[in-house]
Amino acid sequence: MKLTFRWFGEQDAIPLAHIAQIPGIGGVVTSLMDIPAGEVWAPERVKAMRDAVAGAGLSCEVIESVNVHESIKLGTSDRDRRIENYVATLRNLHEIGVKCVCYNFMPVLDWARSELYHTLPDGSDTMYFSREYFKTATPSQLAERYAEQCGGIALPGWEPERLRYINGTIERYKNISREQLRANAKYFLDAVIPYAERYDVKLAVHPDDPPFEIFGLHRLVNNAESIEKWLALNNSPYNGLTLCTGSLGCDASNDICEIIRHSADRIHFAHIRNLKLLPNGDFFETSHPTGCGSLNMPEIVRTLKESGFDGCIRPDHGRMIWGESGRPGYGLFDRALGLAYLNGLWEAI
Ligand code: DNO
Repeated sequence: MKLTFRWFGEQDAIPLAHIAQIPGIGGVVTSLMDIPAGEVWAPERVKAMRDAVAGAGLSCEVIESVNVHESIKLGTSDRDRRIENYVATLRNLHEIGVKCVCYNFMPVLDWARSELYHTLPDGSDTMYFSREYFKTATPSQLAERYAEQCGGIALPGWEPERLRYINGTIERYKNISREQLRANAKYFLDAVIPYAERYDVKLAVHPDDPPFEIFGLHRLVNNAESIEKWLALNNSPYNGLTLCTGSLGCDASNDICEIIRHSADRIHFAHIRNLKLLPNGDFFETSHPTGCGSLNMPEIVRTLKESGFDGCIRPDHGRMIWGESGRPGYGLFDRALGLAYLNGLWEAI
């Protein structure tokens, strides 16, 4: 097991040198966020990324994310070309020694929250999800809200490229059933997995966040049953899962430890974070320790460890504390505390 930390590349306000000082750090999780989904990550760009990370004495352990182009998810005529590009990117990542790629298959949007900076009683800021807000909000209202709140910081999953087409793309998904979306996922996996095997790059699909429908968009990876179906779409061990406790944990009926036990040999990467679920189904993100949220962190880490998990773990979203500002969920301080906490749990177990 390696403990890792997400770094957003040269545009990240957090320097690699600071990440390298976190006790227990085993490498970074990174990506080239400026390359639009569906384009090839050129060898020079990928090598420059590796060299920057190596310059701080770290390694690129996991790539998060190589995003899947909408034409693949929608199953349109352009998909084969986009799949070829995906394969070329996997090959280039293999060349720099990457062994795991995280991605998701969520239609149009990646994660979503109603508030990016919700102030908690202790004065820290965190992300909040209000069910009520999503009953009436439109995707463009949400995108505008993010743009206002974030002051130009690129959010993963809310890249300007994606936002330009948001309404039109959502419309196109209205004609697609959940089963059709799953069939499109199978087409993608069957095309890409043989190359993932050849290049020894494990694919780890990220669960849908939140794990229930928003804006009427289907979910394919949101509970034990759908995860089992996803893994059965292609039985290669290279078709695996990112266990994200924060995403799966927003649905109180998800038993995360049971999901770990059931899919243990297919979990290639883990995001471990905590959140507070409220009785009305709203939730907000908390610091990592068990007492701060609704998830039983030692049980989750114990189950992972006992199931033989040997991949990378990263702390996930934290709060903004000690006056830090920046990309919501991705400050240095609270995530570094999260990493130290996870390290302690692992050692103790
Ligand atoms: C949010 C992240 C997601 C995640 C993607 C993986 O902060 O957990 O953006 O990186 O869904 O493809």
